[in-house]
Amino acid sequence: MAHQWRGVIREYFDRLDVTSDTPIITLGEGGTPLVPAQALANLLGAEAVWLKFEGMNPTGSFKDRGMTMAVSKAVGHGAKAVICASTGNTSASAAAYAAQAGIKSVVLIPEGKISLGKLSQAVAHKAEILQVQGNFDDCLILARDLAENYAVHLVNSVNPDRIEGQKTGAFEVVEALGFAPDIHALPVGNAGNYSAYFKGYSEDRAAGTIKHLPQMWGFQAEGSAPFTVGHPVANPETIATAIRIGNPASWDLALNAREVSGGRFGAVSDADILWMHRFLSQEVGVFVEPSSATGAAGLYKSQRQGEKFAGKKIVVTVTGHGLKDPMWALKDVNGNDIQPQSVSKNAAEVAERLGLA
Ligand code: AN7
Repeated sequence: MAHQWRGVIREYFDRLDVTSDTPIITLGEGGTPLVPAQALANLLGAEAVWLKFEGMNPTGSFKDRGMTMAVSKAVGHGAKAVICASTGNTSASAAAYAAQAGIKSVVLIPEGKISLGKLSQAVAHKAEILQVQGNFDDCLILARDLAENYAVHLVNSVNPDRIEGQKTGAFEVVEALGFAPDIHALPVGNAGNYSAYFKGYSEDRAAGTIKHLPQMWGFQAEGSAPFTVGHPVANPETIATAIRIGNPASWDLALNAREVSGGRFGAVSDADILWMHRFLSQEVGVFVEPSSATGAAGLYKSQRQGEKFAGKKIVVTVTGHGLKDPMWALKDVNGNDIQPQSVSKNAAEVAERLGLA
């Protein structure tokens, strides 16, 4: 019988902060494809590039790796409700795992600033949803305040269980390749995932499974780039709503990861993000939400600015599925709506229209 992937807690039980008493709340997350991206390797002039396709998780983003841990531990502690602030993906994931656990979920989202796909997931999984008159950073302050003072368990990535679960992304990359890439690039919002991959690679290095750490390259959207400006940003703006975050929760962890790995942070424009979002779907066959293209967009910008990737093996995490926020695919390069042509049922006419005749 074919092996059925059992979710990250069971697959990595010995390498996670769990015991045999921890209830395991899982939707089968992890085990996502590492997709060779020859077109992107050609574009960058790199030896090889792979995309870690995290949109293939149960709720369509990498958040599920951390959420299986956070909700399992919360239930282990007797929690009856979980709470999170979210730009959308965390709330979708928290709501789904809480549903599986049979507990309540409360999600705080920035008013009008999360994609329809993500909102529909939180609604579908019966979360208690509140739109806050503020941005993500305001939502996180509120969530932390409520979790400190009321009987509700915080499942944002300030909860170390989240980072712990998300480090399994790095384990999977190493298992798939048999080595560590030279560079690991990914989008950065709160920098939880950036810090989590670094933790995973560091544990592999300590175990002797890999000889060196990949350089961790994290990219933000220009209007929302606290790591490149060097301090929190009060009014972050970008069309990549998932990473519209001005005050990253994992600031210190991320700075350490950058320093120890010899990595870097950078920022890319919304136009560059949308360009790469289209390139990945059209040239690689991987459909991601705009924010998820930020890592690859950052590498391409670096290349345009003179960076040489010759001989480099690069992994890029693409964090969330394109179906989360499909409206961006339905616009052409000039921002005009794309409408499929209407045709008759006549084969000759259709062939003509397709240029086959
Ligand atoms: C698709 O859901 O912060 O740097 O509240 O949804 O670990 O924050 C989402 C973040 C990248 C950034 N890509 O990850 C939330 C939230 C996607 C995301 C990030 C997010 P972190």
